[in-house]
Amino acid sequence: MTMFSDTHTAQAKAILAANDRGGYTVPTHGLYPFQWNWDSAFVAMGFATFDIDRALRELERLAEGQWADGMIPQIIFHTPADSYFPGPEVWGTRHIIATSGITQPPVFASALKFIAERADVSFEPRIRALFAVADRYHRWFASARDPEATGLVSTLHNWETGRDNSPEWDIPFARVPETTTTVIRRRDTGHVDASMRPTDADYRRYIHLVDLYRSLDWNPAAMLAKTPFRVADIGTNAILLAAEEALLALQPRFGASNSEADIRARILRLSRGLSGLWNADHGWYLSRDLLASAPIAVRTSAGLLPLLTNVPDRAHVAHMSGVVDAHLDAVCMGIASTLPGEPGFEPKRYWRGPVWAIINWMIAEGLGRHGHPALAERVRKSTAEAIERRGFGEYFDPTTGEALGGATFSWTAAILLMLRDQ
Ligand code: 9WN
Repeated sequence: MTMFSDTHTAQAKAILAANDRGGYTVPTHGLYPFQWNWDSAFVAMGFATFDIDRALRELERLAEGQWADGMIPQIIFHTPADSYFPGPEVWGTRHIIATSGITQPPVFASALKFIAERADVSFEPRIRALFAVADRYHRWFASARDPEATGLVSTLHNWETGRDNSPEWDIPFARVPETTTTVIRRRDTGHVDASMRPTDADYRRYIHLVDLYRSLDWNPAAMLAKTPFRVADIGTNAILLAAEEALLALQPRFGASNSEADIRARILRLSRGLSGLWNADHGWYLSRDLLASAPIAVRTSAGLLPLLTNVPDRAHVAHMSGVVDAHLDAVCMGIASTLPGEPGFEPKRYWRGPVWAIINWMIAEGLGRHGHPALAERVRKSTAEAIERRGFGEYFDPTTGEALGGATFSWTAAILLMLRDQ
């Protein structure tokens, strides 16, 4: 893409414009030709820095994919494209617009709050409608993914975590057979070097799970009962609780009057669950393997996301901020998705080490919220400078700062706009 602009924010806006497919934004041309759930939530926040109408439109187009039971899927296949696998025919879902059959971390309500804080009264009716969408989505998480009210929502596919090949999933994922009834035709390695992507064995397991859930007609109770992969993802649980807190903040102005008590009850339950994911031995919040009833002993950047919520106490925050401080001295761009030295760390392979701008932005928000503004600023500065120097890559090598994966990436552009807007 040729860019005539001389400012980075203008470049970021140009990327969002180029990836716009009519009210929704693809993550990047070619590699990801549809609408992705959490990508669009970040993109909506990026738009909110200069165009509230377009920001709301992004969430409205995402809401078109919401299922009758409240789930907002990982992918909305608005328009056919053959540059991505697995496409709609592999998912075999029944929604009126083709979608995948799983979800992703629910950033939606947090994005709605970000937009609402910048919107004038003329946008109120649209925000009210999106509040109702978010509320139904959160109720789906409670009923479909935590039917026993444990306080932790289950994640049933690596793609639902958004951190597909994180070393956190190595042990639970090894239980998934590599057999598939679908012919696998990977398209991603035609766009990005295979050494930076999940492996072929990973793909066989990803598709094994899709085949299984499709055979269960995407019924949440059957999926929970039959799955060989069930984790309490630290990222999803933290992001969901932060989104519930955002919903509660929006409720007096935009929510139905009877929604408050339910939101408060969900917050209490999720807070209890999330605080149980603190692991004193590792001094970190860890995901949990629910089928083995065991913590997953890998420290990742997602373990810092509880900072987005009220859950961490002062001692935990002090410990985590100390690790972040030392980490920032050791790498040229923080925070690595898997901390260097942890089992499975690979600086260039997707979620096994690379830095992701969206995660950095959330961590900075959390550090600011918990009384560490200077550290938050260091994270923000290293992120913005890396994007401006290295480009709008999908992710970055923490040891060299190199931009990797897909280029002209929407959520990286959105984050730069948010960082430069502060
Ligand atoms: C599967 C779109 C998505 C992100 C995920 C990232 C990657 C997809 C894939 O791309 O996942 O959802 O095919 O690799 O891991 O976080 O939402 O950018």
